[in-house]
Amino acid sequence: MADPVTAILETYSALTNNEIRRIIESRKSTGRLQGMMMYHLGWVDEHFGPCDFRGGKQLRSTMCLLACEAVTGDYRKALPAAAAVELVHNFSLIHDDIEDGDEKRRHRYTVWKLWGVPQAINTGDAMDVVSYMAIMDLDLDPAAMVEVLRVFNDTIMQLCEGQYLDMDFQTRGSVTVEEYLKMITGKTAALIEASTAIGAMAAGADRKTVQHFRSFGHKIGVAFQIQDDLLGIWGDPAKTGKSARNDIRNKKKTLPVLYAMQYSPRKDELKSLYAKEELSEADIDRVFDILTQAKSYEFTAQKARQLKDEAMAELDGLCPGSRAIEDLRAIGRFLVERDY
Ligand code: GRG
Repeated sequence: MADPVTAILETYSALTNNEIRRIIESRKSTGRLQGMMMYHLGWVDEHFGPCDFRGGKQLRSTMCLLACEAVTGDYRKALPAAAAVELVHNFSLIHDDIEDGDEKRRHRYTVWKLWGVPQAINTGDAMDVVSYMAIMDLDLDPAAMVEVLRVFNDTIMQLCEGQYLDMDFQTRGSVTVEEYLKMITGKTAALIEASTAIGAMAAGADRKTVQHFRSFGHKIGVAFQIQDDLLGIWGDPAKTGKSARNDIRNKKKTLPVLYAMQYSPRKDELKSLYAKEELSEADIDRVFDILTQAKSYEFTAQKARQLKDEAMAELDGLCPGSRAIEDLRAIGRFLVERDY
C-alpha cells in the first residue's frame, strides 16, 4: 500500500476501532457471540485470546471520518457513523463467506468455518444490530437522524440487491455491461457512497455539499470494483496474492469478460467457452486471446480512470484548504491505481 495512505488508514482505523469496541462492549451478556464478532474484526484469536492481527483496511470508516473532518475540521461527530459503516461492511462479509463457502478471509479461517453456519449467521446478524446501535449514538436532531437512517437502510438494501444480482449473474448465459454496473453499484459502491455522505451529514453539511461527497464515494466505489476486476485477470500474482488466471478459470463474469461478450466479434465463441463445465488451460488461453482482441483491458482501465477523474472533480472547490480533502483524494487514487 502507498505509504501516505497506510498512515491515513492506520490513524483513522484506531479511532473507529475504539468506537466499535465501546459499542460492542456496552452489552455485557453476549459472551461468545461478542467473541466471534471480535474474531472477525481481527481483535482476538479463535480461542478469544487477544491478538494484534490487522483486520480490514477500514476504507469506509476512514472516508466517513475524513468527510466529516473536511466539513467541520473535526472527525469526532462522525465516529458513530464510521463504526456503523465498518460494521455493516463486516457483517456483509461474514454472510458473504457463508454464501460463497469461503474458508479463509484476510488470511484467517472464516467465522462459519470455525463455529458453523448457524452461529456465523447469528454473528453477522448481531453485527448488523450493533451497526444500528452505533447510528443511534449520532448527535443529530430528530429530522437529521431520520434522514441518516433513510440513507443507511437504503444502502443495506442496495447491498442485498447487489449480492442477489451477482449470484443471479453467475447462472445466467448473458449479462450486459449496464446490468453489471448496476450490480457493482449495489454490492460495492453503495456503502462507500453512504460512508462519505453520512460523514458529511454528521457534520451538518448542506445538501449540495453532501451530494458532492456522495457522488465522490459512488464514483470511487464503482472504479474500485472495476480495478479489482482488472487485477483479477491481468494482475501480477506476486502482488495481488491471487492465482493468475483464476477469475477466468472460475468463469467469473467480470467487466472485461462481459464487455467482450457484448462487443467482441468472437462473442459466441466466448459464451460457449463460459458455458463449459470446466475450462482447460488451452480454453483459458483462448479466453485471453478473445479479451485481447476485443481490447477489454483498454476498455476496463479507461472506465476506471474516467470514474476516478469524475470523482476527483466532485471534490474541486469543496472545503478549501482542508487536509482531509487531500487525504480523501489520496485514498481515492490509491483504490483505483493500486496494482494489488
Ligand atoms: C444485508 C448487509 C447485508 C448483506 C447481505 C452478503 C451480502 C448481502 C452482501 C455482500 C456484498 C459484498 C461481499 C461486497 C464486497 C465488497 C468488497 C469490495 C469487499 C472488499 O472490501 P475491502 O477491500 O475489504 O475494503 P477489507 O478486507 O479491507 O475490509
